Amino acid sequence: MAKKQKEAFFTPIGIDTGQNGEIEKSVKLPEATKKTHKQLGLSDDDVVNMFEQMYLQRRFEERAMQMYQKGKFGGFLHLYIGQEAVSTGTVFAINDDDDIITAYRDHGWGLVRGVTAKEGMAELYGKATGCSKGKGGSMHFAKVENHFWGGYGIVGGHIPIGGGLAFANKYQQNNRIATCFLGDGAVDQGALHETLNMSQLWSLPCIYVVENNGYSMGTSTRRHTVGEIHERSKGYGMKSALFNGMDVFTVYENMKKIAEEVRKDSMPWFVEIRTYRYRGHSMSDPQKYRTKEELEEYQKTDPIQRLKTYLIDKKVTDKKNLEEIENRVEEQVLEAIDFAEESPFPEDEALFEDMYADEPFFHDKK
Ligand SMILES: Cc1ncc(C[n+]2csc(CCOP(=O)(O)OP(=O)(O)O)c2C)c(N)n1
Ligand SMILES: [Mg+2]
Repeated sequence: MAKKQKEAFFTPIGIDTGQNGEIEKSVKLPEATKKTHKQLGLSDDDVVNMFEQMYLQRRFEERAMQMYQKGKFGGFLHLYIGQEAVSTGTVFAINDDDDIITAYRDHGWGLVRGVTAKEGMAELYGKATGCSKGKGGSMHFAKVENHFWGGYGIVGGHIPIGGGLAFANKYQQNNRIATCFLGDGAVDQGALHETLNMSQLWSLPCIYVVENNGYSMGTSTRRHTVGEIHERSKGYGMKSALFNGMDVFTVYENMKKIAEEVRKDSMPWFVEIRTYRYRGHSMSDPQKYRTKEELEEYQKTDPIQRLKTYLIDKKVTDKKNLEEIENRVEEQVLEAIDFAEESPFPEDEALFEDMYADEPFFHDKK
């Protein structure tokens, strides 16, 4: 490859300057909603709760990162930091018994769907008290009784399972929908396209959501896939949407509308939510593919800081109350670390358990 061509191919996006010398963004964020929480039908308590949920996800992972660096546990650790508005806005928008399935960047999803900080931290430590009995680790958080089906490591591998959840809901006529989250790195996987085809053909009540966080490992979205992601479903005649994922109200507003429509019409949707991950792909990522400036640019749109400023400006609550919440969350996470450290590892026999379902698992065991 000619030297110039090679450089253009591998230069970090943040250093890549457009025609006007501006930094080209790896993901362009659409405008956030201008509606207030009241206009969106959210109470003061709801939005304070949203703050607490997002803050818990953030502090849990920041502490998990420290513990990993101290060598307290090993394996993979992919952090969701920066993307918390997507999980939180969605969980507030859909019903508690609607299904959620996601890829391996799953801690935030587990926490906001009822995995406790203790169960989550113990899972990272590989302890028997973890949400997957210590046998899954970071990539396999789950809480089936809360309709959170987990955490999957094979890129795109879980998408047909998401379609299957929607199929089961339709078959059982239970009025539930499924939501299936995937990364931008999964949009060219055949499994996605096979599932979109069957979903449209069979009118499955599922929302397929791409969390476009700018990168698939070290490759910018602009460099690994062609065109606009949200337009991919056009070939299947499937409805689609694109919106900002750094603002929890925007996620809430859009996901609520889409979920209502999916439930009413029993038809799938394909959604692209643009967001940004602050940390590396996993703990072993030197992040040479992006600049400090690019990262700082997106950190200015931080979803937690944004909501905090809103809560104070609109006098929904005051700084003191938010500080109390922060302290409470911090305590919860520290207790979770103690719990994880003191918990036992699974017994050897556990290796042979949970291999097969004992009985067909229907959503509610009637
Ligand atoms: C089928 C398959 N191919 C490759 C990998 C290795 N791999 C792990 S994560 C990843 C990047 C996926 O990026 P994206 O879908 O954007 O998710 P993100 O990490 O940004 O959340 C790759 C290629 C894998 N796990 N599975
Ligand atoms: Mg990605």
